[in-house]
Amino acid sequence: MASVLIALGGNVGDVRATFQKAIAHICGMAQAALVARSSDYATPPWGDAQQDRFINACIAIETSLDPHALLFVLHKVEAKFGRDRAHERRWGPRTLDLDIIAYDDMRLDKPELTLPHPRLFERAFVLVPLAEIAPDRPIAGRTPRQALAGLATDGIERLPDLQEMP
Ligand code: A4P
Ligand code: MG
Repeated sequence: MASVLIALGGNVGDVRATFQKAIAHICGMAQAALVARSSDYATPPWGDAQQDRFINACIAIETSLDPHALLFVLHKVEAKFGRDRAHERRWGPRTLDLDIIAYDDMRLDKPELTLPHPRLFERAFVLVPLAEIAPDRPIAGRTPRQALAGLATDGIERLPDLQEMP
């Protein structure tokens, strides 16, 4: 079984509800066990500031799928929840974005799949939820906790668990 970290993001529709359903679909379709799930975080839009804030979260799963098969599953789940790559702009609004952050210690450098995720260490919106569930896991020689120490986290807000809400 491989130990995999996946980042979830979105800013269109009821993103928190989408995350709940998407996680169940990922586990079902990837024959995966959910090992950890971060809180949801509201995060300022990165890359293209002219859009609504995002919700971001991270999960850790164990799966026997290889990385390409897992990416195929993630693209299917994105599409199921309304992701339409043909009509979106890079870094623009989307219902659901699923990125593989790390797959065991595997390194891959292909356009269709780069591991660990190439922009991981620039992105507080990934590192904050990641540091909640895997603060000390080494990824390309650094841990989320170490990487986060050098990044601004202004405007990132942990959201209460859905069952905590009145
Ligand atoms: N790909 C390569 N490596 C990977 C990997 N490790 N995991 C390929 C997933 N996919 C990988 O992805 C483009 C291609 O990357 C895929 O076909 C896949 O084969 P995409 O999701 O279609 O492209 P994208 O999401 O527009 O680009 P990118 O660079 O992944 O950007 P983001 O960050 O995913 O952009 N601000 C906040 N606060 N929170 C966000 O979640 N997200 C974005 C979206 C912009 N700003 C944001 C957020
Ligand atoms: Mg992406």
